[in-house]
Amino acid sequence: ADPAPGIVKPLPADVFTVRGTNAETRFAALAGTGHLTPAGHFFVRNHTRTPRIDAATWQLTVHGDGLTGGPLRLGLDELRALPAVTRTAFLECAGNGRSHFATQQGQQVSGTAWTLGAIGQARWRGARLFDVLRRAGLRPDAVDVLPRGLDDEVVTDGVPLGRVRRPLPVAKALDDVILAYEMNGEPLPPDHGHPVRLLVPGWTGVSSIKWLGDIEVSTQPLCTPWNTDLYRLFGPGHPEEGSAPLTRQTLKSAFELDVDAPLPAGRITVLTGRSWSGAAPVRRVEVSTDGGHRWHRALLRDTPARNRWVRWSFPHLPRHRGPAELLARATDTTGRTQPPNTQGYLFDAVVRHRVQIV
Ligand code: MTE
Ligand code: MO
Repeated sequence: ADPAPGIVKPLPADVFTVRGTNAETRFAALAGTGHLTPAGHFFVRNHTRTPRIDAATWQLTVHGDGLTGGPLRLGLDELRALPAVTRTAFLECAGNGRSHFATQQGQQVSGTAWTLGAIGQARWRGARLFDVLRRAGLRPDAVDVLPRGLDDEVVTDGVPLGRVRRPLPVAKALDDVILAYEMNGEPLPPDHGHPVRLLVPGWTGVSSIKWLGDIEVSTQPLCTPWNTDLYRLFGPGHPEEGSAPLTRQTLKSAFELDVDAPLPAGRITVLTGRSWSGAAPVRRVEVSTDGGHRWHRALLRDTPARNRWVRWSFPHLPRHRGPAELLARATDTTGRTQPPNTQGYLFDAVVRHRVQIV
């Protein structure tokens, strides 16, 4: 096991690559596993460190001028007494795939150098944010809902940023967001937000605030570092103040294979992988084994669905020894296909996955 500061669960080296206070899942470790990522395999992205919170005394406070009355306080039992919903959805970091800006496009970008493993999919169970906001007395003119975590305050380059928090537009908050207390049928583990986290399907992982402590509801737009300086696109092609705050995740594909994995020459290897998008269900996945000249349809192993990944497979017979490149690209039901990309978030270009034919 390879320890990461501030992560509680074991991080076996065949499952995780540790990146600072974070741990990414190795796609090769998902080969042959189901469409749900077990909690023990699920990536962890911590701005500071996993806090230990006592579920028995935990309380959520909902407050702000966007409510008709005073603050609402709910313990875990009261939250569990609300109608429960279950959603299967992936959760993915906005920076997932970031290292490939350098490996694929020669672009240096800052931030955690994830390969493609800052994603996992789980069955989340909890209460609807809609029900909690209604119970708290949501005003019709409320515009922003600001969930905040109970983990340590973040300090970046000596600048205090406060607790991790990022406003959600009220329309998304009322749509499909849940306050999750279970992951794959078990209570949330400490690293994933115990006792309660937000789960914002299809949106950048940072929207899904872990260790939820309070929610401010406002009739004015709210600003935090996480929707002003961070999680926006800056640079050529964007306005000076940056793009709008990032919302949905983009299209990606990954082979369930380590980089430089050996594949035998003259024998068929069934290549497997996964493709996903926060915009629409994946419609088609194609694989190229000749560097992107010819593309072939992969066989989809899951029924495509919103905010879920599809597993796929493709039989490949490598003939010549030496380095080779495998490419996979997905198309979603809007017709969008994985394009080139030029900024440090939402990587979605086709990755040239090198293997060694031996
Ligand atoms: N919530 C809190 N309170 N603190 C955090 O550091 N990290 C965010 C989000 N919620 C974070 C948080 C980011 S950037 C991501 S990608 C996801 O949690 C990661 O969720 P996971 O660690 O359960 O995989
Ligand atoms: Mo993230």
